[in-house]
Amino acid sequence: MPPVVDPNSLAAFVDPLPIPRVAKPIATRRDPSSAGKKLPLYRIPMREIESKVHRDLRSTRFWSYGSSVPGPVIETRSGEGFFVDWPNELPERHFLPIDHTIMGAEKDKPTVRTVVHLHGAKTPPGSDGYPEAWYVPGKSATYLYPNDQEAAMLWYHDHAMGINRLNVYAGLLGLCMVRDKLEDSLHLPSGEYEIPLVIIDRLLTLDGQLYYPVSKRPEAPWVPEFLGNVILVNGKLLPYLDVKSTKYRFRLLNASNARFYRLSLENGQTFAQIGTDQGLLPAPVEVKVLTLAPGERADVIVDFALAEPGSKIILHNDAVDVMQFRVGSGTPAESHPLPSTLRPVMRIPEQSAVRTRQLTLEEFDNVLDEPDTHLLNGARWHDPVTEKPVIDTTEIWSLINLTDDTHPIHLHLVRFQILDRRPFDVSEYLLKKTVRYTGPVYPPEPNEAGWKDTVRATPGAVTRIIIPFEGYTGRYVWHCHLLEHEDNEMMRPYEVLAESG
Ligand SMILES: [Cu+2]
Repeated sequence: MPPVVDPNSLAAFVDPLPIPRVAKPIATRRDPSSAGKKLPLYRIPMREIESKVHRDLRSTRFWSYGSSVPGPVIETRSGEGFFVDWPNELPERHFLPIDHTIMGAEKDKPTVRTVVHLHGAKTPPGSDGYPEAWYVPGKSATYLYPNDQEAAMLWYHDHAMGINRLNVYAGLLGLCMVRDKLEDSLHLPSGEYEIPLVIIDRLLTLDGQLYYPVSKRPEAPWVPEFLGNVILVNGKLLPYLDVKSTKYRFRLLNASNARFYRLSLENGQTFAQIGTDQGLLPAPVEVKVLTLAPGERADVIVDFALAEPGSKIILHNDAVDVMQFRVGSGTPAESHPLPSTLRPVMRIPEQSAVRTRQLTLEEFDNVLDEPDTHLLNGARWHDPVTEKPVIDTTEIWSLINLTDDTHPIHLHLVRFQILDRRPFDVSEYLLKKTVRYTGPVYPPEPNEAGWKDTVRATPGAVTRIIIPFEGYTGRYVWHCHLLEHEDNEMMRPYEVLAESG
């Protein structure tokens, strides 16, 4: 590994936190499902850009949507569909180490391939960004997002087969805010008081360029996971944000390849978490340490009226500084009290499930005992599709984690609820293929007890989720959101059928 930037050697909190701009539609297009209705059309090109992540570092090359990392925010309302044209205007050559031994990234494939997935969106299959639906520089795809879903913060990112980890690492990620009437009625902090915080980790060479590590085998450079020492918030290293002495709503996304965060405020204040991946929780949950796996989102309120005026509060990830809030002195701006109830979330009864699937998460090592690949239920990408739920039915998926890692499991198209987690005897399972529980059932944490689209399947436990399959029939995917795992076989197609057959 070349020498990399040590963030401790840089001046902290010298750059203001950038706020990603809001995308503007360029035209309208006929709504295919409603005669005479027109929907906004956005155009968000993928480009190579240069961006300064810190005052004292040279500009970094990124691949971005639009002209920043994260890309522009798509602001939209529930039920109001929209189109996005996603032109690939990237260079012809990739600047990160492609592993041609990985499925889907073979030598006969072009090195620069992209396809966009809107994570958390209920999208028809042709617009969902199927990993094999990639296209090359000079080409584009126009996707329709009917947006028939509740208020939530979604995010768009690359999903190209076999190089997704590299494309997202290069910077291909951005946010989409879905709003709705119920959310409006809560009078949550908005405008300048609502701030997205997109958190990613990277390694930077001393000249400020992205470095992605490689294995010891030059012909197979894939590494089992990526962890960087530099944490960027909205594309800046150790930024600061001037805040007033009032409530703020922060919309957090962990868009890192593999790093989990445990975020806390240095002054001991709690976060009032009001929402998770798929929108508002039933009620605010006080959280001292906020855990976010790759792909997960959190919607939190922080009341700086509770902090000392003039104080500077650092947001920590464990003991590492992430960013700083500078609380202005002076009269606090008026704000609405935080409602004690938010959006009712009806717990889905287990009895409503027509089927339970037992699905293993497994790691396979190579001859050198290094992790080689991870599989979902022992199957590879090209094996026949086995998960075929029927539209408008509910299933329980029991994720049997046989590995030592937590895997954030994400299903496209749907939202789900976490039923529980329960420890079991992994050795016995490996011998006899039977689950023998070794401890009590743990309900989801209070801040996970809403609608989710990404669930932390913890090691040595069976994590059960209950999933109503709604919206569209057709081919989708489910996968681990550790991007190194996803790229190397920890992703499977699934198919929503029109009727059981
Ligand atoms: Cu994984």
